[in-house]
Amino acid sequence: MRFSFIHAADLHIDSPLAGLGLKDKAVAERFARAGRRAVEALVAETIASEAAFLIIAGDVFDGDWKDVGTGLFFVRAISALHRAGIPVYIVKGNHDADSVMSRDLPYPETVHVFPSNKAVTQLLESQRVALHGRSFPHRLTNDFVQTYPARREGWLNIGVLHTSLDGTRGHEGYAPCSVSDLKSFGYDYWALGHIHAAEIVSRDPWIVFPGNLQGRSVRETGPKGAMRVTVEDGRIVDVTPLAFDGARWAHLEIDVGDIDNEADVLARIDAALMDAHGAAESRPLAARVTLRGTTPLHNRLVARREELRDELRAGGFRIAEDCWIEQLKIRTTAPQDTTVADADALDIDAMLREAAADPDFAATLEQLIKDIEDKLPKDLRDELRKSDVLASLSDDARALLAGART
Ligand SMILES: [Mn+2]
Repeated sequence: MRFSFIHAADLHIDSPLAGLGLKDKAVAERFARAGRRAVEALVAETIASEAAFLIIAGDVFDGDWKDVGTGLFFVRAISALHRAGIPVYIVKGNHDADSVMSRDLPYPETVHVFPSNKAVTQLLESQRVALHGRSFPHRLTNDFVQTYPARREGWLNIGVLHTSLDGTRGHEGYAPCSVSDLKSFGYDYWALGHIHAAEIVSRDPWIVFPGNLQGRSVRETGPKGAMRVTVEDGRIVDVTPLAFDGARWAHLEIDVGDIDNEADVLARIDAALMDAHGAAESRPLAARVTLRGTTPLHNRLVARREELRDELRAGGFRIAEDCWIEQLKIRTTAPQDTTVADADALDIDAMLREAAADPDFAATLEQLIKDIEDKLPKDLRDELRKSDVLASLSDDARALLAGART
């Protein structure tokens, strides 16, 4: 007997795409619909491939619904699976934990949501599959996987679990457990969720993060989707990623170290953007461009960053109407000899040193950075704290001043 099932997680339905900076309403709408289109693509492929069932390993929703339309959209999408006779197995994650959601809507009876008070086993007799799972009662959950049931002999055993695993992937406190904890259960497949980067953690047994369904910022680049798992005679023989995302993010890190004129820089970015757009297979594309390398253009690139970004955005439309530059970062460096000030020029470095030594100036700057920090979501705030903001501000100020004089 041969069949396949689909393993998805982290749908985060109606969570907005962050940091696009889109001014054009029509293009903004195409990006805004990406998350829902990804859910529709997941459902369509589950039906078209005649999958035996669909697993969603947590975080269907990004949090409590802003309006009931979010819930109704999901019920409409999974009801198509009900009509096609395909069961769905869901655990709730930290984002849609019982205590987080103030309301819910009735699902068709072929949609099984695991309870949060204990782990239970759902049996799918026709395929002899035993699915073990438990929903998050609260946002943070410990001592969780230990409550999962023992394997069933003679059945294909699947654990459905929302977890940060051992915490090495940047999250902690969400049903933490180790790979050896999971292996000790003797299940055939662990259908995990929570970590947004897809990863096959182990092949014996299979321990798999499918990643999230739709990248939501430039921190979630590349194809996004779910896993197709193929079973033959009670054994898993193949796990293949499927792309369902409705828009694609890319981060193009481009070395311009060997270039000394701006037109060639633009041409190189254009070529990289063409490649990324091709790889996105006609999806809307949002690309961050980071320029690196040592070039005499450095000061000029820093001084002209915003104009360059706008020119690049204009150029992107030649490729496609939704080929968009999310941000342009100048991370180039100036060659040593151009920073030597001649006698007549302002000594920019001395001025910056003087400003940095002024306690009033330092206090103003600190306050400014703190104000920005307070407005940021937690993960970005941590990132900001890790970076040396003052040093990079002073580098940019130096390049801006020098670039303005050339
Ligand atoms: Mn999560």
